[in-house]
Parts: sequence; structure tokens; C-alpha cells
Amino acid sequence: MASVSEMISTVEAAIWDAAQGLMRTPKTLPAWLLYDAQGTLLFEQITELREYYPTRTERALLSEHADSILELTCKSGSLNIVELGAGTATKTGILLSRASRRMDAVLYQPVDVSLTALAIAKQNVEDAIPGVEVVPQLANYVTQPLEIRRVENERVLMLYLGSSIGNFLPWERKALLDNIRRQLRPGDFLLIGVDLLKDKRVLLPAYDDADGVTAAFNQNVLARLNRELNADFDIDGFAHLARWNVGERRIEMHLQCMRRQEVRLLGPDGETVLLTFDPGETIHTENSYKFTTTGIISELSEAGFEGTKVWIDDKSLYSLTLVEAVDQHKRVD
Ligand code: AVI
Repeated sequence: MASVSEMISTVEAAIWDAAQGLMRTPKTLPAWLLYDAQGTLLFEQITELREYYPTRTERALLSEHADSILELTCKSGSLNIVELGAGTATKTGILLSRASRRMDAVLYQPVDVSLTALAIAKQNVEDAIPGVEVVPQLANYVTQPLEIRRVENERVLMLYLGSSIGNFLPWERKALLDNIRRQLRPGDFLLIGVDLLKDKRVLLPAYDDADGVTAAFNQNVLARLNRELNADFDIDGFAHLARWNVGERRIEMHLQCMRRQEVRLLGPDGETVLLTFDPGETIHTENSYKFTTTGIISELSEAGFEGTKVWIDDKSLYSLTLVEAVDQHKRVD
């Protein structure tokens, strides 16, 4: 097993790799960099904003349809839920508490890259919903195989909520859905939440709120580079920018440089790397793709899922899609 200092240097190496995007034109940073401890806190605040409808809409859909979801997925007296990117398990509480009332046994396996989030998830669920056994797993579900604990003859209900899939490029999404399908057996279920395509007058404020929380979330990535790569970004010299890219059907977050800046950061061998930013130039920090129901169903079907049931809110903002993993060898396309 890697020592803590080895793990830290791996993280530093990953951040350095990520920062390479700043040396290309146009400049980019990967979205995962947004989620250090402060970024995670700011994102939690975003989910409570008036303008940011996805979280509350998904919560309402889960609350309204929890019983139907459980009826469709639970064929025995027990339930085995695996949640990808579970965070602190706030999204799942509704389903788990409803399940614990109906079932003899509920096993909940949250998967996340944050040990802190997993510890909170375990504590929260065990305190609030007695009878649910929580088995957390620290893993990067995008690339790593999972160790799903199986209960004999029981199907798994995998959850992938929050429209997190929207933060991946189409080819990354395909690889991710293929990886998810490989972790499941025929008959297992996947419940996925996605943000639907809609008018940009609703989309843009969700990513550029009046209180500036999303702006702080975006700018925090520069504070992270200042801290972790000894960079000297003048953070106030970068403005938060949310753009609707109609062709790609995605919201893009950028940081726009307001005046010419020269930024130094420490390279992997201790050398100083100099970056130049022109006024108006942007760093592209995140994509958030928006979906149609037919679009997400066809991506799921390509990955080996079928038997769709879709729930949408009455304003058509957001959808929950339930699919079943099918035997790839028996598929007739
Ligand atoms: C985590 N993810 C689904 C959020 C989204 O809506 O794409 C991240 C986010 N970025 C800015 N606001 C929210």
C-alpha cells in the first residue's frame, strides 16, 4: 500500500498534469480540480441556490417516485444500492429511508474519491436511517473497477445522480457508461439523473447566480493552484464567465482574464514556469452538458442497458431514467 507521502506526491503530480492545460491554446483546466475542500463546500452552497434548480428538482422527483422505483427494482425483501459519486449521501436519503421502511435489509455502498465525504455519508445515513448497512468504497469510478459487495440472488440498484455525467465530454461519457456496465450483471439496474435541454434564460442564471457563489466556486480553482503549485495568480484579475454553447448543448464555465497577467508556477522539477494571459483570454474550467430524453436513452442503450422508465418534473427541467443491464451476448441490435 502507498504511504501518505507517496499519495500526496501522486496528487501533486496529477495537479501538475492538470496544469499543463494552461500551457496550451485555448487554456483549459479539468473540472475535477474545482473540488478541493473549499470547492466542495461552495458546490454544496450552489445546490441550495434559488437559480440552481437541478438539485431540488431531482430531490422532488426522487421523493415523488421513490415507491415506484423501489417496486420496479426490488424483487425480494432486501435491497443493495451502490451510489457513484455519492459525496455525503444527501441525494440518497429519501430513497434509503423509504427503502428501510419497506425492506428487511438495506445495504448501501457509496463510492467516492473523497474519504471525508464517505465518512460523513456513513455517519449521516447510520444516524438518520437505522437498519441501513453502509459499506463505503474509496474509488475513482470513472477509471477504476469497483468492488461491489453482492448479496446472493439479489440485483444491484446503481445510482448515478446529480447530472454528474454532464460534466464529461461525449467520448468520456461513453467510456464511463461502458465502465459502469462492466461493473454490473444482467438484471441489475441503473438509475441516472440528468439535466434536460432548455431555454438558456433558465440555464445561464443557474451557472451565474446573483450572489456570486458560482463565481467563487470557479475562482477557487486558481486559489488551489496558488496553494498547491506555488502559483501567483491575481485571482481578482479573473472574472467568472458562464456561456451557453448551443452547438455542443453545454454550459461552459470559463475564467476570463481582465488585464494582462504574468503568472509563475512551480514545475515538477522545481523550475519556475511562466504563463502569460492576455486581456479577454479565458481558461475553460468546466462543461455541463444538457440532455434530451431520447439522447440519454440511446447512450444508455449503446452501453448495454434497456427497459427504460423515465420520470420528468412538470416543468421538464430534469429527468430520472431507470434502465436494466442486459446480457450483451443476447442483444439484437
Ligand atoms: C456537479 N455538476 C453536475 C454540476 C453541474 O451542474 O454541472 C457542477 C456545477 N458547476 C457549476 N455549478 C454546478
